[in-house]
Amino acid sequence: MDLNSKITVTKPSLPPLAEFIPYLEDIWQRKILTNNGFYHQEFEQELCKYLKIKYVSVFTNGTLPLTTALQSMRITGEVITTPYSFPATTHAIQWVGATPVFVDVDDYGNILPEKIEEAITPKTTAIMSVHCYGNPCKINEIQEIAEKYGLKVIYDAAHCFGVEINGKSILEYGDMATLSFHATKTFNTLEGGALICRNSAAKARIEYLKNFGFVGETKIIMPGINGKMDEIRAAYGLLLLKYIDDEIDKRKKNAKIYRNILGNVKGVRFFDDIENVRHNYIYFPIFVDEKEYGMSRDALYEKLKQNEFYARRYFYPLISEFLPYKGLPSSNAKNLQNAIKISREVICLPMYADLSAKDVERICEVIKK
Ligand code: T4K
Repeated sequence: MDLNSKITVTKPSLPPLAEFIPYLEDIWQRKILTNNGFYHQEFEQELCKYLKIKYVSVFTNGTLPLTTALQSMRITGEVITTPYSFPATTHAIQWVGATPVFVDVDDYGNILPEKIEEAITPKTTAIMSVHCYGNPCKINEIQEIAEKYGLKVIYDAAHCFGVEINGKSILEYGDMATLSFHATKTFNTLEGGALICRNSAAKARIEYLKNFGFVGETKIIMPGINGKMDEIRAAYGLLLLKYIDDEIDKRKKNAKIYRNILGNVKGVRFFDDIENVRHNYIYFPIFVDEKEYGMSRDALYEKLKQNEFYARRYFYPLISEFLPYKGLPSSNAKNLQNAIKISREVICLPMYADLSAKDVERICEVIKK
């Protein structure tokens, strides 16, 4: 069976090919392929409108905005972060030469503010938190701690395209926030990402940094990197923006079916929508309580596979359990009890716009049996 006909954890939605051709023809005419071209600028402007944000800088993936955010604020020393995420979150901290300090998470998989406070030392400079699965962190508590101790806050909002709290973009919280437009996200540019900041000075600094640190032709202000998004992907993103609301609606319908059916299954927990939050339904994680459900998470994961449903265990193992981080004092299991628990319970079920209601029901049947 080829991957395309398989029911996998996610599948990207692409814009209609015929609608994309005129964009390509235009790029072929212009011959500006990258370096802040026409589509790059248009895409940033349209993103600001759709996402209700003021300053955005698009990147070639969702990992470089994380390192660039840290680099642009000259973060050093220790950065308090979550072990319950994709490794990119922690790798970014290591890449700027800072030390990640892991703290435990709540049942949403989001960092616990009280644990942040306990982990602060004289070397702490920042908090790198993740709005896991697009569910908002405790932003007010985190902000209070940051202000009390003079720390920067960076939100890895890779999962948060279009997520809002009380009509305000979740990306507007913290000193900076990042997005991923990877193929597996609710909104994609094949690979891609963005860094959201708060003022024009920060935006200018980010633009320098993502272009090797260049200011003009002959001056470099900081060690930069090449993080620029090319014109083809910017044009693709611009076009796909027209379809994002439809994408989110379709995912929401599937989430409703999952919730209706799985609500009656003992030992299976999932998230409901949070009041006042606009969700994007990027993932549909369930948490399996082995004792109550009568089967382990891994056994259910395998059973789904046998039925040709290819779910994923995001996020297992914890980042703190991977080789580069195992030896850190903060990776000690006794600090990370809830993170360990949920990483042993989680399965992200298939979730994407083209997943049919029938398929969602068939997946639920396997789980119910
Ligand atoms: N921060 C957080 C919190 C993140 O979750 C991520 C990435 C990042 C930062 C970094 O952002 P990027 O630098 O990636 O933009 C995937 C993604 O590669 C990664 O973007 C994502 N998080 C992570 C949670 O998942 P894999 O290795 O599990 O994906 P893969 O290739 O196994 O794909 C999963 C399924 O999706 C496949 O079975 C089939 C389907 N698929 C995948 C691709 C790539 C498609 O249908 N089409 C495709 O093109 O990491």
